[in-house]
Amino acid sequence: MSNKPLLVTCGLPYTNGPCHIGHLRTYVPADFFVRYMRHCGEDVVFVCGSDNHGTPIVISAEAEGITPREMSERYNEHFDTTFKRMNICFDRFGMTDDPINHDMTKEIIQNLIDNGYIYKKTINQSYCPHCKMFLPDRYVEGICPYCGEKARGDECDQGCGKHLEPGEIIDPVCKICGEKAELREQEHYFFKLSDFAEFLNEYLPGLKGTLNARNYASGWIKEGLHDWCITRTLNWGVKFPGRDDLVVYVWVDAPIGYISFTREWAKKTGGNWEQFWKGDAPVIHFIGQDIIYHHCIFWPSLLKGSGFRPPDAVIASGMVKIDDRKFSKSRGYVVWTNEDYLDLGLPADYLRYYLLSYTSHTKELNFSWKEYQARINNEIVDTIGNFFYRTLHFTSRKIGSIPKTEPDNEITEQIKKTIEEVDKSARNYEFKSAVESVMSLGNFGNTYIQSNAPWKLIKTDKTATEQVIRNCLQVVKALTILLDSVIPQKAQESWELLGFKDKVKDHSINDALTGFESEVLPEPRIIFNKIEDERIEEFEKTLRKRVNEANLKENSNIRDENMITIDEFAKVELKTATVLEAEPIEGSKKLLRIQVDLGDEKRQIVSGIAKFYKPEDLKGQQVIVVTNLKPARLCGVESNGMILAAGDEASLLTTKRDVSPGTKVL
Ligand code: B3M
Ligand code: ZN
Repeated sequence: MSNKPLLVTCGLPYTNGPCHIGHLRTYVPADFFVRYMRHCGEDVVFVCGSDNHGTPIVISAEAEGITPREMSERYNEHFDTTFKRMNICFDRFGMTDDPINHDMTKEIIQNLIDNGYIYKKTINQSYCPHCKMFLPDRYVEGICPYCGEKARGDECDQGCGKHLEPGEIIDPVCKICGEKAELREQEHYFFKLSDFAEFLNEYLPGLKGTLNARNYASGWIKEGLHDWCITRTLNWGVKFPGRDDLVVYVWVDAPIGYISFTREWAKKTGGNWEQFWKGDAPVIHFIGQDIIYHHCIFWPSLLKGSGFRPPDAVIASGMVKIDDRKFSKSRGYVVWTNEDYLDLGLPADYLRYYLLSYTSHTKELNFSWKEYQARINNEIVDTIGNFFYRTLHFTSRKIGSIPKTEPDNEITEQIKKTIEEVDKSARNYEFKSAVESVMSLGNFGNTYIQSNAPWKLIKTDKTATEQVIRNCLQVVKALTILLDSVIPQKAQESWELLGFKDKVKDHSINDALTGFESEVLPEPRIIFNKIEDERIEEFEKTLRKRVNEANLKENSNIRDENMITIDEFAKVELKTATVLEAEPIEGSKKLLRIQVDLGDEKRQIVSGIAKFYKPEDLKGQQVIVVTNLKPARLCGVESNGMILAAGDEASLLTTKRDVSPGTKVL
C-alpha cells in the first residue's frame, strides 16, 4: 500500500449515442482495478464524465431537432445510469460542457498563450459555398491524404487512423448538403506540439500502463510531430479566449474534463484536486487503443505547457469485434448494453466476467454469444457456483454451523499464493491473468471438496469432515473477496450467505485469511444460474436481424446515391441530327470522323463505331446527339458531342418518325 491517493479516469463517452459493449471494454477493467486497489487499502478517486463538444454531437442534435446541450444531457444521464447498472461506480460523473470545464479550459489556454505555445496562422479550410459555412471536422468528408481511403475531416476513420488537420482532406464534400466544398482562407490558432518532442522523449519511457500506449507514442514521435490547429468555426464548445467566433477543438477541452471532474469531486468531498494535477499523487488513465495519440502525445504536452503535471499511466484496451466482424454501428454489428443485455435480465456481473477474462486487455476482443455462454456456464456456474453451493449446503444440512477449527496450512498457503498472483497481475494491468488466478483457486476448491468427499467422510469421521468443511468455507470466503472486483453483485450475495451483514467491498484483501462472524449460516441458495441454449439462440437471432436490416439500409443508400434528380437529368442536352458525312480517322480502327447537321449548326463528332458501319452507309441517317458535352480531342481530332448507340455492337439510336434536325429529345 502506498501513502498517496490514486486518481483513476476513463475515456469520456461522446453524448451522441447509447452505450454499447465496445464502451465497456474500457470501463469494466478500470472499475475492476479501482475496486481491487481499494481492497488493498489504497485511497482511490475514480472520475469520468461525458464528452459533449465537437461536431458529431452538433450533427446528431440537428438531425433530431434538439440543441446539442439537450442531446448531451440526455446521453449524459444515459451513460451515468448504464454505468451504475453495470456496477461501474464513479466518484464523479461530470459533463465537459459544465461551467467548471469552460473555466478550466480557458485557464489552460491562457497559460499556453502566456507561455508562448500558441500562435495564429491563416490556413485554407473547407468551406461549403451552398451552406455558406466553414466545415469543421465531421462536417466534411473526403479522401485521406496519407492512405487514400475515405476519411472524415479530422480523422482517417476507415483507413490509416491518422489525425487530419483542417484543410488536409482531399476532395472535401459537405456532409450537410453533399456539395463539393472549396478551400477558403481563415485565421486559426495553433498549439506548438512540435516544441514538445524533447519533453515527450524523456517522459514516455517512464510512462506506466500498457506497453501498446508507450510503444505507439514513441513511434509517432519518431515520425515527427506537427502543430495542432486548436480552434474551430462552430457555435458549440468552449469559446477561445478573446474570440467570440471560434471555439476550441473538442480534443482540447475533453481531456481537461479529467481535471474539472476531479475538482468537482474535491468540492463535493472536501478532497484535494491539486495533489493529482500539480502534486505527485498518481494519475492513471484508462482509454481505448484508438485514442493513444491524444492521451500520450497531445494531452501530456498540453499539461506540461500550461504548468500542470502529465499523467503517470495510460492503460489502452484493444478494440471490440462482434462475431469476428469489425464493430460497426452502421453495419449492425453492435450489442447495446441496455437494449440487448441488461434489459433482458442478464446479469451485469456475467458481462463483466466475460469482458475481463476473455482476452488480455490490449488484444482485440471478439464478442460472441456462444463464447459468452460457454464461459459463464463452465467457469462461473460450474466451477464457482458449484463449489459455493456444495460447501454452504453441506455446512447447513450436515454440520449446522461453522466448525470451530482453523483452516489447514495447505489452505491458507493456497489462498496466499492466489492473492500474490492476483496482486502482481492487477498492478501490471493484466486483468485476464488476475481473473485466471482467482479461477484457479476456484478449481482448487472444487477438486478439494471432490477428492475429500465430505458426504462420505461424515459417515466415519465427523471431526475430519468438519476440518474439510472449515477449509472449504475459508476458500469460499477468499474467493468472495477476490471476486468482488470482478462480479460485485454476486460477491455481495455470497458474502451475505456466509453470514456477514456488511459490505464485502469494504473489506481488505487480507480478510481472505480471517474467520467468520456468525456461527450459523443463512439458508443456502443457488446464486449462479446457467444461460440456456434457447436464450443464446434468441440473442444471436437479434444480432443477425440487425445486421440484415443494416445491410438492406446500406444497399438502399447506395441505390439512392446512384439516383439523379429530374433537374440533373435535364442538364443533359439531347437533339436529333442528320449525318452529313463520315470518314475514317488515320491510325484508328475504331473511330470515325462524322459531320452532323443540327438544324441551326453543323458539328464534327468523333464516334467509336468504325467497326460496325461503313462511312458511306451512315450518310443521311438520323441520329441522337448529346450536344452539351465538353469538347474533347480523340486521336488528335476535335469532337463536339456524342452520338448515342446501344449495346456492344453500337446500334445507333434514331427517331421513329422523321423529325427535323436539331429537335430536342426529352
Ligand atoms: N470522447 C471518445 C473516443 O474517441 C472520446 C474520448 C475523449 S477522452 C478525453 O473514444
Ligand atoms: Zn453544404
